[in-house]
Amino acid sequence: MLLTGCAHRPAPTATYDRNHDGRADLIEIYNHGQLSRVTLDDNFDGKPETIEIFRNGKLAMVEHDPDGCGAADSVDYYENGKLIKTERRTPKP
Ligand SMILES: [Ca+2]
Repeated sequence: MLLTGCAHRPAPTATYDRNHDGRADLIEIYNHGQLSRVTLDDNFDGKPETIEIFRNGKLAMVEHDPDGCGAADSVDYYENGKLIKTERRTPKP
């Protein structure tokens, strides 16, 4: 996955390699100059388990996908920076 842009236009993503294994494990995605999404690979297995979704620069949702299969098991909803509800999602058959 190529996440860097060319030198003339700033890349809308920022990647971090927190455990220095050569793979990005924290990826920030920007939309119109505002942070719109952060994917976190906290166990450094190459698959993100947590996806934070921002609206207007504020945290709006956090998707938890502990097995990294691409479908969230649960979603936390935030309003004004506070957790307002958690929704469990059943895995697709
Ligand atoms: Ca890494």
